[in-house]
Amino acid sequence: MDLTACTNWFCAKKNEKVPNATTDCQTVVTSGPGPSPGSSNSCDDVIPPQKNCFRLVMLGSARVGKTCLVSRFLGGKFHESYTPTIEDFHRKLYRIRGEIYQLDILDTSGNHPFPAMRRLSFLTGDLFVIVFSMDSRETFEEAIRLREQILETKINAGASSNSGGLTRKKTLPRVPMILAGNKCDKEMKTVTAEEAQLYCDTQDSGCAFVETSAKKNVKVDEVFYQLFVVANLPQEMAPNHHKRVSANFGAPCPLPPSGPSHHSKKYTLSVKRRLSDACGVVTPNVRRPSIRTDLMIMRTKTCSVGDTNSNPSNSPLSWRRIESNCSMQ
Ligand SMILES: Nc1nc2c(ncn2[C@@H]2O[C@H](COP(=O)(O)OP(=O)(O)O)[C@@H](O)[C@H]2O)c(=O)[nH]1
Ligand SMILES: [Mg+2]
Repeated sequence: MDLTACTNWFCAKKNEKVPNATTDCQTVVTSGPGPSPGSSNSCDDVIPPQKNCFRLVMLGSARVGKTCLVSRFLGGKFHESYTPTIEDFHRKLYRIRGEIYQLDILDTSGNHPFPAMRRLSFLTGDLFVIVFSMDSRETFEEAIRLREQILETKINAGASSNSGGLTRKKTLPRVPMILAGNKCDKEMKTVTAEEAQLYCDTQDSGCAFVETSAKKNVKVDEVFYQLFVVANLPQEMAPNHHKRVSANFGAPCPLPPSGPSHHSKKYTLSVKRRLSDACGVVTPNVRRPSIRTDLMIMRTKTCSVGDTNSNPSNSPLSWRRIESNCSMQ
């Protein structure tokens, strides 16, 4: 995976240009709530470099449990009631071994009201969790279709991004992706774990299957742990591998500075957590970057490194096309 073109999504609103990593981010982060500059806990510390910013996209049919899995991941909660998602955006910041990482999560609807938007989510996503329900064969079939569509979209975007007038050869990308068979607590199952596993075994090493229950909190952590493993990201990003820090809007920047910490004895941290001293915080009230920003980011991701002559109009998804596609719905 080419991580050099990764993004600082949270800088995006500021001036609607492809974020130039640190400088733009610094403006936004430091303008937010936080301790005064120069203090040991300054938000200046909390600036993830581009290479450490990732977007995770949650996909799958409606009602399979995408939002519940995200909710478990971010806050350990489960909601019995169903509220249809249009599109939710979350952000988690980590400090791991002295480095800052940013994980953005795009929780999609599953209904695909705007195909162009869905395609954009394929192109801007670095990591994917495709959810299906173990009691619904249709949702499993949809999960497989989604995987194929993601790969196809990424292949085509890579191949058609113009490089000095030459069309690049199509190469199969390795996209970190977990197929999550959710609702394994249900008695009636129409998909077996064996066949879902078999499907993943026939795919590349970036694809893994995990059977979960958001309701009973079965292997939800494993979904994210496996995802970070196949993506070669720090395992401390997974739940239970870092200390959770809570954040309130208006409170000082909650990620503690790197260096020796003073854990209270009441924390029963895993060995890994104690060794790495990793911590993570869910950013409150984060805004989703604009579609325009996503498009620019997508261009950066799909254009080859060093392709200085790339013309935005050659982009597989031009801004105008997105606009017209969306307005046609
Ligand atoms: N039995 C069971 N129900 C679940 C599970 N996960 C989610 N649900 C329920 O399924 C419904 C849809 O969940 P939601 O996360 O909103 O689905 P989404 O549309 O994919 O985001 C809600 O009523 C949840 O309570 C699970 O693991 N087991
Ligand atoms: Mg949802």
